[in-house]
Amino acid sequence: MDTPVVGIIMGSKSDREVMQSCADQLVALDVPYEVLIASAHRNPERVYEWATTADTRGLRVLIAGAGKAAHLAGFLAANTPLPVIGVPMKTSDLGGMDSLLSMVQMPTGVPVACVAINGARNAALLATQILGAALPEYREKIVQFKAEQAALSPGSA
Ligand code: RP5
Repeated sequence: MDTPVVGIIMGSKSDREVMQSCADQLVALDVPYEVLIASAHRNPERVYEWATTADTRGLRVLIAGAGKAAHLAGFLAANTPLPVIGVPMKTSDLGGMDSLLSMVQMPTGVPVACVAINGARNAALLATQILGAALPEYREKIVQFKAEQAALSPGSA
């Protein structure tokens, strides 16, 4: 199996169903990935170890799915030079606005790219686009994806 280039992390098993569409999209694009379930507040040492070794292990983009006071993506961004994409989970109390604002409002100097609430599939596409900026094989996967999407859309001939 190829060395993972995308790392997916989520804060809880309860995030797994939403984040599965991220993994499924990476499979469809032939992007090797790894997955960890660990929380920035329940397992801070494990997340720190994962974040600080991600680059040397060969990962190139990190995707973090988390809900409520969702500091997981920001915690990663503080501890890696790799780009980090946050997926804010929809929540029962505040509908995911809590997760969204926790991720998107990172202070200057520690950016997190944030997709829509439950936007796990877009996180996979954005990660592949980031890889594709330097690697033509991933750029070609996105070109193909866009062509297939256009062919399926109602506006196409
Ligand atoms: C966050 O708290 C997780 O990312 C999850 O979205 C949320 C709730 O976690 P559980 O209480 O369901 O484990 O850490």
